[in-house]
Amino acid sequence: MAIVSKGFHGKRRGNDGRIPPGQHLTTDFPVLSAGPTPRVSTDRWEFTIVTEMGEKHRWNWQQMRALPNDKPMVDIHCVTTWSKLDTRWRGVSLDTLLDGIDTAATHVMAHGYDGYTTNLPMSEIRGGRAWLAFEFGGKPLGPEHGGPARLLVPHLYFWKSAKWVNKLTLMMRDEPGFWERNGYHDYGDPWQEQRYQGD
Ligand SMILES: Nc1nc2c(c(=O)[nH]1)N[C@H]1C(S)=C(S)[C@@H](COP(=O)(O)O)O[C@H]1N2
Ligand SMILES: [Mo]
Repeated sequence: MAIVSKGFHGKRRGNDGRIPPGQHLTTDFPVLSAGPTPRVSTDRWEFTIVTEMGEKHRWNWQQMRALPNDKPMVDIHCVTTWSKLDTRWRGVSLDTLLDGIDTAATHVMAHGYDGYTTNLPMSEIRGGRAWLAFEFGGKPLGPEHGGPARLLVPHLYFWKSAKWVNKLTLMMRDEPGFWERNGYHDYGDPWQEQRYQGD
């Protein structure tokens, strides 16, 4: 049996290896929005997935909340260099929302109630790695952080996690969203430091 240094392993269980290059830890939760915070009541809230054939799949708040949900605990990384570890959310997996939807789409555009857009490959929102999140830290998600519900795609830079999300457009090719048209990287992997186009 190998004898390993306790110190080394203790460190590995901590923050080491969990902060991507060029990022630093934060314990607060900064608010980053391109414009004013839209106020969307759950009575009015709806979420639509539009397929490449123009088929619409729509959920109101009650219908969405009746779906099975998960409580992911994940690390998040903002391109402005803050990272936050072990954030606790509750949300419906995108796998659940896409279940039964007939599509051959390769990419998706997420749209927010504020007009924000961001693009993602379909593969990144499948496989239990993306959620429609409606709780943070055990409480309803506050409007400044994208409530009533936002996208949560923690393995990519946080600009991909569209706040106040109300529509996903499934596409047969890639198209840039708001920040991607303004110089941000198309894919945005924090571990590869894909911050800007050309990174
Ligand atoms: N609808 C919408 N979603 C958005 C944004 C936005 O301006 N509008 N900003 C993005 C950016 S750049 C980041 S870093 C995160 C910030 O989320 P937070 O304000 O909850 O920290 O939301 C992302 N999602
Ligand atoms: Mo960001």
